[in-house]
Amino acid sequence: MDTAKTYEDIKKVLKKHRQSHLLAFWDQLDKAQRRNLLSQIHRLDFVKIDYWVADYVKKNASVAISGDLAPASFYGYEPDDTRQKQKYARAVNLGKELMRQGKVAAFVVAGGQGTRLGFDGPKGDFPISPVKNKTLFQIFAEYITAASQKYKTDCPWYIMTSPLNRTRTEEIFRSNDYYGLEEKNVFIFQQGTMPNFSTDGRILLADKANLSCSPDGHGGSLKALYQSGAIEDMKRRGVEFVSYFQIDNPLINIFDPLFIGLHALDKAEMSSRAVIKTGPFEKVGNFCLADGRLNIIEYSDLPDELAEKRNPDKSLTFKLGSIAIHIINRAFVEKLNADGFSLPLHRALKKIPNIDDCGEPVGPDEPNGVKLETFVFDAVPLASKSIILETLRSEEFAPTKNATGVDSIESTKKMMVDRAARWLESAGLNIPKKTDGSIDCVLEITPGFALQKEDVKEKLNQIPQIKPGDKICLT
Ligand code: UD2
Repeated sequence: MDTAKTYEDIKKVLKKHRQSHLLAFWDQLDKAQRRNLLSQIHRLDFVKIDYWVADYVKKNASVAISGDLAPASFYGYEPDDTRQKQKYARAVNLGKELMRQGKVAAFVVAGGQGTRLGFDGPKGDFPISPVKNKTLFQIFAEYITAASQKYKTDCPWYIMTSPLNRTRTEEIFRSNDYYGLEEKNVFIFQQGTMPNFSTDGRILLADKANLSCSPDGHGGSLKALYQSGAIEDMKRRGVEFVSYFQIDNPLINIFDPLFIGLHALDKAEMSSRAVIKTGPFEKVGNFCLADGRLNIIEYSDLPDELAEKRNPDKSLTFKLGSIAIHIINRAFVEKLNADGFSLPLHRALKKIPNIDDCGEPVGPDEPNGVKLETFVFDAVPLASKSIILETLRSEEFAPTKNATGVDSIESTKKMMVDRAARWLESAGLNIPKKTDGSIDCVLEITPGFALQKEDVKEKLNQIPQIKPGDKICLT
């Protein structure tokens, strides 16, 4: 790069777009820092940035909801009638067949850190299992190993990281020998970033030589899958369906034949799992039809009167919550990228460390800047067809968001024990209970022992008698 020439060109561009402050400390930088800063600025698309500043930084266009909203229709956890029962049975067979053919891959978005859990590292490295303290990464890896054995195939696992945790995530996988998976079947890649802004639209500097940037949200996965070569890798392997999930839910049933099969039978491009919400304001997305098209509207963007709207039988009108589990067609991701798609931006006012005009660090106590990100579920309305399948919260949704309270480490561990107990009871075993009905032992079922409730029956001879106070892990 001819630094001097590039510097002059970039200076002009910055002036035109009112971002000249990015070069304010140029004279204090060494050669390498100058080159690096120029290349960071060079990668920015200033036409888009002007538009983001006007619509999303200085105001908040992202919450505008257009048209009338209606509740979406969905497949229930249990089929509605005999005809649907037959369809579910066909779907399960098809889902299993697609698994055997190696057409389904696992994909976790893991760009986030464990900060809210008080944990300094990739959230996937957080120990969560109730008896053996296995990490989220290990639980998912064991699930994928068990599914690969069950369907006699190699299920590949794609893991999206961010600049915050890519290196550490790669180290964790290496030092744990990929948790028994083959290295060639684990594809770790990094999502993109977006510049951070002051509320008046200036791009923030992290220090004199670097822009302040943040991961571009899980919506960035649809571009990152493509740009990282993950989609190409899937094509080479014959993968057609991507099972998308979040890093914080150890109850996820990554390869559910019913969900995969219904999605494929209905020729959908991107589908979702749902739970019935615990209340109007549960922190999950809402499935809504907007002008006849399926949308997922984040809880914070749904007007209160709609969140609280009720049917004549008092049930919530918008009762279906999105738990961030999707099947996405590989071909859909290819099509979006070939069409140069973009997802709507969402604005978050945050405390963003940066430097001021004198180059002094600003470690704000109050929110001082804007982060922009995209959400993967905003791709749902772009799909030609999309289905929703209900699941039971107790079977498949234990989001580990907080250190204590709702959606916490404690509630997740309890849900893992409760599910294990239910699976064992359904196979006819006695589980010790306290007088208040709560479970009086700590249980863990590893994916190698059972991927689903039905698998337990085949392992009855391996289960010891469970006594009050026992701590038992079935592997
Ligand atoms: C998300 C959903 C919410 C509900 C809930 C279920 C959004 C906006 N909301 O809530 O509707 O489904 O999950 O648990 O998603 N991530 C990245 N890169 C990023 C940002 C996030 O990989 O730039 C990953 C992150 O590691 C995690 C997932 O995306 O696996 C969701 O992030 P979160 O836990 O912050 O989502 P939350 O609580 O806003």
